[in-house]
Amino acid sequence: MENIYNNLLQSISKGEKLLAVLIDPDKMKPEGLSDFVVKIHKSVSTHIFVGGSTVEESATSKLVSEIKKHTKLPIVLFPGDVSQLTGQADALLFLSLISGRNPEYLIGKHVASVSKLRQMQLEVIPTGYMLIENGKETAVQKVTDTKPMSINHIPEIVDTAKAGELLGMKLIYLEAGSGALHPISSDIIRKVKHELSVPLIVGGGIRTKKQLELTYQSGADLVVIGTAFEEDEVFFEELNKLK
Ligand code: 1GP
Repeated sequence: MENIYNNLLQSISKGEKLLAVLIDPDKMKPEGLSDFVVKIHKSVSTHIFVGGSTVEESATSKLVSEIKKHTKLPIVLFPGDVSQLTGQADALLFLSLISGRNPEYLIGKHVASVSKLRQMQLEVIPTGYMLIENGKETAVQKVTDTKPMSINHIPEIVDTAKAGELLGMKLIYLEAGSGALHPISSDIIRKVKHELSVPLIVGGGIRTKKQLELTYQSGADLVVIGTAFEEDEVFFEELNKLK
């Protein structure tokens, strides 16, 4: 079986920058999927993440098996809930919302997912997930009933990321929230990256090639983009491999 995390470490050690396209099962229409995947293939995208804040039961499993028919790119679950777990995917970001203080999203959902995970051959990647304020309320904030971290308290953001690493989390994910008005700032990315030995994922509100490049330059190892591709598939062309 392929080891998604080790492959990720190898790519990063070679200086490659990784890009995940986030597909929300709630928003992706099955009839548009194959064209969408063709665009992903032409672009520099390296991973497909699947997940959403509010997804109908079994929609994720159906969507992942459909995506698999069209691609060999690694499919990684980025679930908003236990109901989104499916053994069809290659790996799972086992997200603990360490920016918040809601026990359900720190450990509760994880305990509830174990009976399902036992039956799946899913690579589980413990991930410290951190919601950072971006100027508007996001779905993650509403669903998890947690406050995002203030952009004015960067030392607290850095210490939280480091605490996640010290707890054994293999990835840290800085999240501005889907459709965020402001992506995570360079300053925050740079300072968090400086403290970490594990890879850093950054997502939320990235809509242009320039913003993407800045996010990489600031220290992100893997960037996640969802909304910009959903709203304007032409954005894929800007990120074509041949450009
Ligand atoms: C959200 O980080 C992801 O969980 C992606 O955000 O939809 O704004 O690209 P966007």
